[in-house]
Amino acid sequence: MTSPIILVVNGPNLNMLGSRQPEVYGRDTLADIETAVRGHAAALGFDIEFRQSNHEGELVTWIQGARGRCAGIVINAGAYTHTSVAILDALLAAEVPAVEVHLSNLHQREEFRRHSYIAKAAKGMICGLGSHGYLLAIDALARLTREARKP
Ligand code: DHK
Repeated sequence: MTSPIILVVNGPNLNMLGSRQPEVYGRDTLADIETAVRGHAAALGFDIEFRQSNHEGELVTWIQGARGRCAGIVINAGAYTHTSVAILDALLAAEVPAVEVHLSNLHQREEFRRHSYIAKAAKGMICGLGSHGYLLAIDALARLTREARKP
């Protein structure tokens, strides 16, 4: 039997993790995060599709593609979090439970980072816990999907 799929979507500049402002985003690379996420998800019985793009439309297309196919979405939309109605609409259209993740604590940063368009479509948001936030998001989706499957 095939395992349910969790789509992990990463937005702009997250390909630079490891070298990008490590005091803000930590020292893990995106490849480190992918490895940790895959291992954690496998232990919980999920397959992972792990994606990153610097292009808004590509993120929208991946989210649309999750509809009817993926059990959950973990999304760190990077700066598009604070600007993108298109990503919000894609998440609403996908009708797949989504958890929003941010490595940094948005509430300790510039005022413009406090508002998230994604939040309206997300079951919850994890921010400020670094790369561990991705694993917590997988835990949350495992629980949410288990609850949804209860008779
Ligand atoms: C990542 C980014 O690239 C920023 O634009 C967001 C988020 C915060 C993060 O903390 O993971 O404002």
